Formats: sequence, structure tokens, C-alpha cells
Amino acid sequence: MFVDEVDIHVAAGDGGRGCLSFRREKSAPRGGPDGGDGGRGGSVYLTASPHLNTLVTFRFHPTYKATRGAHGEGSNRTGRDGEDLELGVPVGTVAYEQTADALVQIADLTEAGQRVVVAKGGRGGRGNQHFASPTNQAPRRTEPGQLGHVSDLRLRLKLLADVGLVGFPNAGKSTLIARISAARPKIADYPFTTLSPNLGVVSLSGERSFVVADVPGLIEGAHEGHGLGHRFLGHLERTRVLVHLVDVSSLTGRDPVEDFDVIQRELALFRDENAENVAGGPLSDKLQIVAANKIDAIDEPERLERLRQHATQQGLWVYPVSAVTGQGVDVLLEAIWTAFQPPQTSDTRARATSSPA
Ligand SMILES: Nc1nc2c(ncn2[C@@H]2O[C@H](COP(=O)(O)OP(=O)(O)OP(=O)(O)O)[C@@H](O)[C@H]2O)c(=O)[nH]1
Ligand SMILES: [Mg+2]
Repeated sequence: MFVDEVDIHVAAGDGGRGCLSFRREKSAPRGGPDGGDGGRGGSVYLTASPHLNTLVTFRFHPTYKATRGAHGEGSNRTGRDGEDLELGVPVGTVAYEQTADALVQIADLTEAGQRVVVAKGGRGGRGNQHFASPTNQAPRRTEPGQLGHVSDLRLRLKLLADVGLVGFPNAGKSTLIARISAARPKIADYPFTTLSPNLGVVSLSGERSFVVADVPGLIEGAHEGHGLGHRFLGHLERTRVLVHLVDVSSLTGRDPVEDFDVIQRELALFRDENAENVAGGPLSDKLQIVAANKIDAIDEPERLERLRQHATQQGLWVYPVSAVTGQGVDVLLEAIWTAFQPPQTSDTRARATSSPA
């Protein structure tokens, strides 16, 4: 099951109490203070794992508590530390602390192996051995352990992909990702075949590669919750390029220009409550490439031409493709690759072309 948002409660362990004790032995009937320190409480960590792709385990197990530190003991024995808890999360997980009136981002785990503490264990209290002084050789003072940090968290998975596929249901997004990568999503001739995002890695010649995300289709009113709504668009926030698939075939009674406009409107209306925390800005500002799909099944070429004119007026390139036959797909992939290369500054270009004086 794909779960991309969960609320969990994490509690670190309290520190152990410092001990009050005096050395009592035959050889030292009035020995000094020897109360040991309390152990440190266990902390709770999130660790990004490349082997996970859903937050589902947290849905069934929402509470995590690390163990406390043991109390200090006589003979200067320090209490044992509490055990840390490591919670594995998928790469791309963002953690927010839930305060009374807001969600505050505390971590963004974008790399495998990255580890952050989300609840810090309490320090152990000091035993009375630390409080002896020339004027007080039999101190009765000890410290309690610090309380462990407790927190309510929201975890959100925001997939890490370079390219996002958007479009109406049935436009052919899953067919395209299946053609260009090893991803094998369900493909069928009915809307909303895809119910959760799929990721695929595309490899091009020369060891070039990028990651594509196929998300469930959008329909008019998605921003009001129609269809599957905007729920999955958050997964495209980190992408650099959107590929907008439009069905231009004669198989549907739909109008490609209208379909195109509806999706553009829905992208513009998408607002994520945490968008300000995400680099890259609104989805409608992202670089966009239009793929006119199903050209193998087009009887009236003017359908493609009208879409091309309409998109070109908005400064977008249109690439005719067939996700089924593969026609035009290589050209599309090269265009995608070129689109998200960082622009060469005029400065570096000048340096690359000018020879030393
Ligand atoms: N003729 C033709 N049919 C295609 C092409 N691409 C996809 N299809 C068909 O269109 C239908 C929908 O394809 P999907 O890939 O499931 O569409 P989708 O955009 O992922 O749809 P949702 O998951 O519902 O959003 C399937 O029957 C595909 O076989 C194409 O290039 N040519
Ligand atoms: Mg699909």
C-alpha cells in the first residue's frame, strides 16, 4: 500500500537519576561520596532508506518510545544509557513538528543513509560524587535526569524525481513510463488506472539518466477534489521538468486544446500548504514540455496541428509521440534531457570559447 502521509508520536527516553551514596568499607568507615551518574535516555532518529517506498508501517504503528537511562548507583557506577530508536523512512521524506497552530519543517531526508534526531534523549543527572567541596565533604546533593524530548510529527513522502508526467486519465502516462523505463505500472483503457505514483529510471546513451514519476491523472476540478484530486501533485514539487501528455488521437471524442487548458489550469490552482518550504516554486512555473500522444491512431492531423499552434503561442514545444509504437519517443527523451540541464551562464560560455590571451 502506498502511504505518503502519516502522523506519529515520538518520545525519547528520560535521563537516569544521579545517585546519593557514600563509600562504606571496613578500611574506609567514613569514605567520601560515591553516587554515580544517571544514564542518558535513548533518542529517536529517522534514517532514510533506499529500500523503502512507502510510509505504510507508520500507519499501523504510530507511537515510538525510546528507553530511559538507568539511575546511577553507588561505587561511582553510572547508569546504563537508554537504547536509541532508528525509524527507517523512504528517501524523500519530509518531517514536520506539529505545534499548536502550525507545521514546522524539521528535516528533509533527500539522501540514502541520511539520519536526523527527532527526539533527543534526556541527559543523566549527576550523582553526589560531583558535589564534594573542601567545605562540604559529604554532599547529599544529586540531580534528577532530564526529561526526554516528546513530539508529534507529520511525515510526508515527496518523491524525488527529475521529471513528472501529467495529463488526463488515459492520456498514456503509464504506457510511456513503461516504454522508457523498467517500471511496470498497470495500463488499461479506463480512467484512473493509476492510483498511486510510479517511479522509473530512464537511461540514455553516454551514461545519462534521470528519474520519471507517473502520477494519477487529473480532471477538471481536481483542485476541488474531483477525481483523485490534487493529492498526488505534491510529488511533482521536486521535479525540474513536467511532461504534459495530451491524447491527440481520434479514439476519444475529446478536444486536445481543451484538455491541455484544463490541465494547465489545474496545475496553476495547485497549492501545497508547505509550498514555501519547497524549492522550485509553483508547478505551473516549472519547465514544461508537451507530448502529443497516440499519433499512431490519428485520423485528423489537424488535431495535432491545433494543439501545436496553441501550445507554441504559450512558448511550449510540442513533441508528437506514440507511447505504444515508440515513434518520436527518443526525440522527446533528448528534449527532456536538454530541458533540465543547468543553463550555461554567459560567463562560463565566454570562458569556454575564448582562448587565453
Ligand atoms: N493507440 C495508442 N494507444 C495508447 C497510446 N498510449 C497509451 N494508449 C492506450 O491508452 C490507454 C490508457 O493508457 P494508460 O497508460 O493507462 O494511461 P494513463 O495516462 O496512465 O491513465 P491513468 O492511469 O488512468 O491516469 C491504454 O489502453 C493504452 O493502451 C498510444 O501511443 N497509442
Ligand atoms: Mg496510469
